[in-house]
Amino acid sequence: MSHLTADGTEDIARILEALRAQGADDDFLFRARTHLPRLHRLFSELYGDHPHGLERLGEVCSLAASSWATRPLELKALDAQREANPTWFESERMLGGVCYVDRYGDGLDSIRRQIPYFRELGLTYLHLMPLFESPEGNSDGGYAVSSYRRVNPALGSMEELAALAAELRLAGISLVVDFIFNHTSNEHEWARKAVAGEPGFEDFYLIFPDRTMPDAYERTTREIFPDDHPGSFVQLADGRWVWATFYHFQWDLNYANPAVFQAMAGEMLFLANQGVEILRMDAVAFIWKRLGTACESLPEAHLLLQAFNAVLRMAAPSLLFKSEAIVHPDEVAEYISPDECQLSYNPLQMALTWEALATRDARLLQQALERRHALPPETAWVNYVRSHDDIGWTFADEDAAELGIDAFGHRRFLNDFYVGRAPGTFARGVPFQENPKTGDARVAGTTASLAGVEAGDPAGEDRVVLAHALAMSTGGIPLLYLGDEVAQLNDYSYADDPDEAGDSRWVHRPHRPEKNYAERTDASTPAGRIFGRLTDLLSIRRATPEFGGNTLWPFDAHSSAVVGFVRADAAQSKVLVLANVGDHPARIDALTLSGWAPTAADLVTGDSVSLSDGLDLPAHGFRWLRVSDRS
Ligand code: OTU
Repeated sequence: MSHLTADGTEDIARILEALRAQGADDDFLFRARTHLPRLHRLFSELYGDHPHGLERLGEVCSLAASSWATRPLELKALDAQREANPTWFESERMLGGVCYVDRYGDGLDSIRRQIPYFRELGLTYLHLMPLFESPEGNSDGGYAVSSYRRVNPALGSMEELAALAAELRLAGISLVVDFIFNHTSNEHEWARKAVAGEPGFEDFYLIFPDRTMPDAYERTTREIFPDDHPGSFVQLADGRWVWATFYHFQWDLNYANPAVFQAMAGEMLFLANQGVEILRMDAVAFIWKRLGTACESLPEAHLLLQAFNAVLRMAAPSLLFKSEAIVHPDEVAEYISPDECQLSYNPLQMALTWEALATRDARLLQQALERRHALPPETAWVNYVRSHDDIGWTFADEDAAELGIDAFGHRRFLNDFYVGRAPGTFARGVPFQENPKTGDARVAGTTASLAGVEAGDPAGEDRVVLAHALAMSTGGIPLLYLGDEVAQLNDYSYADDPDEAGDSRWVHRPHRPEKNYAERTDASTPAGRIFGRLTDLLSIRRATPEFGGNTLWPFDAHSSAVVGFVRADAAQSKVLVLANVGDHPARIDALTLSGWAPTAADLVTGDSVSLSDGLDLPAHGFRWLRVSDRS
């Protein structure tokens, strides 16, 4: 038994020697030499004091080598292609879609049959919601995983998933699946073995004999799913307590144990070799715990992600991580780097788009674009209008205070507004996880229902289009919740299903809205109008190189209801985006626009526009204008 040393030279030499003896090829050894020093450093920070840290590091590397040895040739070809073009995902042609395999279809085969439609939309990325084996009944929509190597038999098999990944790839679409690595279901074999005290598994989870430690931890942790259980722990049948941040059947893994890292690295490499191109790293903020802290976004959470990243760089270099951190914007940003998660949801832009639509005031959104949008090179936002989860108001209190907004009261207003309690609201949402102790709540609802289409608000459709137009233009990968492009509404029938009734997020996870899809070319229906407008915008975006990448220059339109920014391509061609969240037309005066040459091209209408008399933006309207600097 030897410990990891801060200077890893000898350890690294020994591991490389073992990899050579194992028969690792030159490609692999080259990447191991590049990434092992980083992985060793991360391991010594995470597991320097652990008696088996070094041994585990060696085993993880050996696992990576055997994974590479069996990696299918077409995936190795993809690796080479991505390495030659590391910014491939920043292209203006990128478009994501997300759906449930058993709700958008009835299994993997039905998803395969949708490929022609995905191509018609222009998808280049498809996120299939959790599809692994999970408990019967409530499984948190599959976020309680019982095996990472078996597909839920109701949906298909792992062979079918790999075949689907290959077929999607041929269609130019990257398969994205969740890597739910903070917790497993209580039915996972590791969980059963841990409870039974089987050697090697006792420390896979955080199990305590009595309330002493749970009470101590809960002094500083938040309640995430208070409707399910208070605090962060649940009691086992034998009286012990296990850490369960989310549902009582989702047990948090103990990453302080390097055997857990090793086991999960194995699952990740397995999925990478099935042809998954992007892993959505679920609940990243929660993966490391330390007494006396909130146990969220601790420094070790980043070290763990970086260590997983280093393992992947060796054995499946084209694979990307997408961070799911729905937390304070400072913390969201900390997960994003080429060495950690290359992609991240952009929860701030999502929430502030809705905030702006409710308040008819774009200042918080504009401020966020100004100060919180920039990203390191070779990373990108994933911009979504809504997801399968609730909307949480994760803006920074301090940002709001600068604009004279009291964050607590504002969140309360937004919750009331979006669950239809505020006078004059256009939204039909429902509350999720209201916590009477803290006054916290989040909101569930489909885009169309939240935007006013369900309520029959005359501006509802314009708001749906406006929200998507922002997600398509600020920079990053826009992500469509499939069905929203045909204006699907809330589905309240979840309340009659005992497995779903306790989780209001089901209201916005309807089955594929067949009627809406049938109407999608009929402009006399909301589905037809929204589909027509959104697909037009999508094809314009694809043909607009200025929308690639992430760099954005704020543009002050001198109106509190108008968001303004400029995007540019490599040749410095520029597109000015102006969006009016207000209920009244907004006028941008000539002086404000006088920095641009007097004639601009409207990318949406195809018309040439004169800027010399100022511009009128209709209520809930926006413009994508190709402008040139005044010479
Ligand atoms: C994620 O979300 C998933 O997206 C959810 O669908 C799961 O229920 C959950 O993890 C457990 O696997 O609390 O309300 O960033 O906001 O990780 C959603 C913190 C959630 C959490 C987020 C979590």
